[in-house]
Amino acid sequence: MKRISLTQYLVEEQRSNNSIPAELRLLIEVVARACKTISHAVGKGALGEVLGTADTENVQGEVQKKLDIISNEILLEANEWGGHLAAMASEEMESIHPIPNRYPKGEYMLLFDPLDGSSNIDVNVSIGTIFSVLKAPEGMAQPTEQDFMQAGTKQVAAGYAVYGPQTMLVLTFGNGVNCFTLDREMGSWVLTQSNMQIPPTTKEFAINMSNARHWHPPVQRYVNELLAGDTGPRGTNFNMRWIASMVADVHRILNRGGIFMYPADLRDTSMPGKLRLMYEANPMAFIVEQAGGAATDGQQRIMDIAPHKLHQRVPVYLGSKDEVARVTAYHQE
Ligand code: P6P
Repeated sequence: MKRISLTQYLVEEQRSNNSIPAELRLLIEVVARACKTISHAVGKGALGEVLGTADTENVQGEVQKKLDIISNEILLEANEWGGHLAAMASEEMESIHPIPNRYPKGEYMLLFDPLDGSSNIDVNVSIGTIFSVLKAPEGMAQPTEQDFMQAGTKQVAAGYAVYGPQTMLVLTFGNGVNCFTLDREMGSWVLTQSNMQIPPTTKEFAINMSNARHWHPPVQRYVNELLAGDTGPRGTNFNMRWIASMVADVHRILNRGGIFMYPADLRDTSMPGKLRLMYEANPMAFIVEQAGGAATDGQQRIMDIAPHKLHQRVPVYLGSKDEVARVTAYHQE
């Protein structure tokens, strides 16, 4: 079967519906190449002296892994000279990263979590890179954090790479979701799944059950009904998966349905959940919606949220749309 490369896909998409201007195509190809480099570093593990912690903390107060920093550097260095970006923002950096004055600036802004799932790095469980693309505001001179404060509906592209048994790249530009597998021998991304669709119903849920005693009542009710299975109001049994790498959990849901939940809980009302809006929830929400799924914070569509801080957190319920609708409805009762 003749498969096409990422480059051919991008060129044909641009030709057919003009949805990928040349600079956006360049941006995606640069990010895809950076993800190949990250995959290579991740794949070396102990042999590459890249495991373990870096003895530093990020803005989230989380101990950084060596690979967190290496992946962040790979994405910064790959993207700063091309002339397609005005600025970048990363989970691993407190403030935004303007393109250095020695390079030309472009009309896009790139946000990313360079390596999500850090707790899994040292134990060889799948991890990933998540990214989101916004347009720089018209006439923006020196970019500020405020320029990034755009709702998820303003994203022009989003994607993730998952470093698992295969290395895969999932992309959306707002007209469907496509998946590319890294051909390691050729070093190229090859289109392997087109127009991915999430089934509206599911028998599988993903949540960290160890937090159950801290959940608000709507989450307690929803999950208890799933656990009651065919003896309870749902009248059927459910299965649970929790990889503790959002990218891996979302990839499973894209392929076979499911609902992923990271609720806010009673432990710290100042911290609405664990996941970050700008470079985790928004890109994943864009991808999931483009695949026929849904993504809310329990009250509203994640992509409608008006951001106010670069690293703000948000509760996340995403995946099969009938289940997301149900758990969201419980929040509104
Ligand atoms: P917990 C990884 O650290 C992450 O940000 C997501 O990728 C993942 O879904 C979640 O946190 C796991 O959180 O509380 O189960 O360790």
